[in-house]
Amino acid sequence: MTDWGTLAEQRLRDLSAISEPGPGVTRRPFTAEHRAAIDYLSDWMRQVGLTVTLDDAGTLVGRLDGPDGTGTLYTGSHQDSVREGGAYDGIMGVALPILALEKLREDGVHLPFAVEVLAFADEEGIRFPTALIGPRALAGTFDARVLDLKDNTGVTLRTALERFGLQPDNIPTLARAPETAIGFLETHIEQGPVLEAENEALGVVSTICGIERHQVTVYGRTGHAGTLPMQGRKDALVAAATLVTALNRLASETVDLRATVGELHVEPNVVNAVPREVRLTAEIRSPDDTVRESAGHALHRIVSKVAETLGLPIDVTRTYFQIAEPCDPEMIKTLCDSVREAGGRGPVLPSGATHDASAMAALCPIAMLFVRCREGVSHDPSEHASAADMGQAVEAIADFLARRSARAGP
Ligand code: HGY
Ligand code: MN
Ligand code: MN
Repeated sequence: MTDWGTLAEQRLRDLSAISEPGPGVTRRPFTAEHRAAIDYLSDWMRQVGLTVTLDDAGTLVGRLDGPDGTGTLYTGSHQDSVREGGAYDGIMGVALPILALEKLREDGVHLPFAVEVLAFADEEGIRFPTALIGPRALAGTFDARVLDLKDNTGVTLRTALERFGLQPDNIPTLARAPETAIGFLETHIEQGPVLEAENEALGVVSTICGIERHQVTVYGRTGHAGTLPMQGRKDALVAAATLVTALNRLASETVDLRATVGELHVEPNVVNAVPREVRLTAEIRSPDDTVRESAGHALHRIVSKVAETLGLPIDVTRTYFQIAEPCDPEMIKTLCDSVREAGGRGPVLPSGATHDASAMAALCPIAMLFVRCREGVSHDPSEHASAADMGQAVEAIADFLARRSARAGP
């Protein structure tokens, strides 16, 4: 009996070593680390009998052909990581489906449709101020304007793709035909504490949350920290702190709402000068788009009130949003059956993190399989999924593919 969990652990250990120096895993898109990761995955995919290609959006595609004229079931996740991230986020969702195809081959199961295992280049968006170019290319929703966006060294996404040996102008041709896209299954570490609290190895996602991000700039007036009277100061950081507290209170008091100020930059940022300007990002998430949108409007009202009360100008602009994406009810049901077949209870839960599946939803029905995350810690070197849980996930994915075969095509 093959120990799929131990095999998963070994593969992910190999892959986690493909990283920039430092704690945890740092693997950014279109870098030497990205190239090394896809070389490793390509060899492994070929060993399993997959046809391997790298598309012009940087997505590695491992294809197992099906009978002529049948559709394709897509699966996979992202190869990239956050800075000093964990060994499971994203890449586990590429490794486990490959093992599931190994298992089906070992069991002599032939699927009546094609399967493509996808390793997307960039889901985290930590190098360029955009993300999801791989799934958006396949879904036909790619916006070519992002090719001009620059990383912090001034390299455009277009140049990064070309230096990686790709032809960005071909990206629009990558769109898949919806009529032959059976669905997209993404396996991902939960990145939260729910499955551990419920003592469950696996969970099935109901909805992937929506997100919006706002850029806030507070304009104060600097001055000497010792000589400037407290009365009448225009301290930009005091105003920003008022904003942060008010936004945190709003989210703490609203069901299904999360709000985070993750970035904050102070100018001139010296110990003995009153802060002149503060730039911060406010991110709002919810599985319910109306909750998210009203929180976004509330943020703008809070900004106006603080600006008026403290008497200093504050700019706020929404810079990004994506809607909540419900998973396909039929695929949820099938995946719950597969999780139960693999020994779990099949809990269903929302995803507070976004995923490649969020973008694939524009192409085809989506489903997500969550794997228990130790202490709910992710985006951190200590992120961990156990071999036993990953073994159960391989069983569930293989069962899901086999069970999906039992039904007619797309
Ligand atoms: O931000 C997210 O939810 C994802 O980890 N990129
Ligand atoms: Mn992540
Ligand atoms: Mn991820």
